[in-house]
Amino acid sequence: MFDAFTKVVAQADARGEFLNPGQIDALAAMVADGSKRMDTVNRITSNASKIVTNAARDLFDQQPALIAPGGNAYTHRRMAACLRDMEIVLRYVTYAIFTGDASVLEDRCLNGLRETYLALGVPGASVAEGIRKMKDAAIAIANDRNGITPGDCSALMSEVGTYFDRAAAAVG
Ligand code: PEB
Repeated sequence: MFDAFTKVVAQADARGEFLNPGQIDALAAMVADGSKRMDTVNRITSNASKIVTNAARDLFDQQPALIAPGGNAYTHRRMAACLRDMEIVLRYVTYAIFTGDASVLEDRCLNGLRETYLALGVPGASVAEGIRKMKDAAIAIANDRNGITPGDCSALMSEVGTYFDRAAAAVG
């Protein structure tokens, strides 16, 4: 598991080189905007259950076969597993945002997930759609300008989007 700093160090060390000015500038910019990053993690974390349940509700509205008899989220046991899976993905996305690096998400959550879903008969495309719904909700909450001094969060919001995109692409 890397964070944005150790990732750069590992890359430099692999080449036997000092950190270059571009790498230092990029990390300095990340530090300068650190409060935005922490606020983003905090907002998504404190709204996690709302993000998960709303995304799941929308998914089942759009794909009612999932909750009909024979559907993959039919029965409380499978519904619970589905909500849990969405919460797990969202949790790892918050870790990736916090560390500024996708490796924790890739290594501990997404690695092998497609194969797991194939083996279980869980429709990966539907999981990916649920993840995209969580992405939209999480970014709306993280990027809400009400009651704060609005700054430029565009780079951070697109970074947040990439973590959800990776998760959706890993299973969809
Ligand atoms: C991944 N999900 C399920 C299982 C595992 C995961 C390992 C099998 C074991 C179990 O049921 O607990 N676990 C999960 C994960 C990590 C992990 C992400 C990462 C670290 O350790 N069904 C649907 C929807 C979708 C869904 C499309 C969006 O119809 C999910 C939610 N996952 C789903 C369901 C099951 C499951 C298991 C329904 C149960 C499948 C079954 O037992 O038939």
